[in-house]
Amino acid sequence: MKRSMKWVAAAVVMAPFAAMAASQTLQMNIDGMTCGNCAAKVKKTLAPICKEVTVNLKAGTGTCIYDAPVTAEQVLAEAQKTGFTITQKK
Ligand SMILES: [Cu+2]
Repeated sequence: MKRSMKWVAAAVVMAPFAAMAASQTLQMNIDGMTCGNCAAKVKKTLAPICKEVTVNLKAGTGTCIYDAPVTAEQVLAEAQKTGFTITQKK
């Protein structure tokens, strides 16, 4: 009983931090990709800054899941290094 009460207290204390660290998702339009290598290049470029990167070659879109202190602006700035036109999908 004592142990479970402690656990609940810890969970309550940790909750605000967990909320702060919630991952953000950036949806992108990616212009100029023509093959799998292009998609791989985008993924590789964004991999160091994003927690998870997915690229849809056919749709010309991508998704980056990132955590603070990384911002959407930083992800987009990094994305410009690929040479493709990558913008935030609205
Ligand atoms: Cu290509």
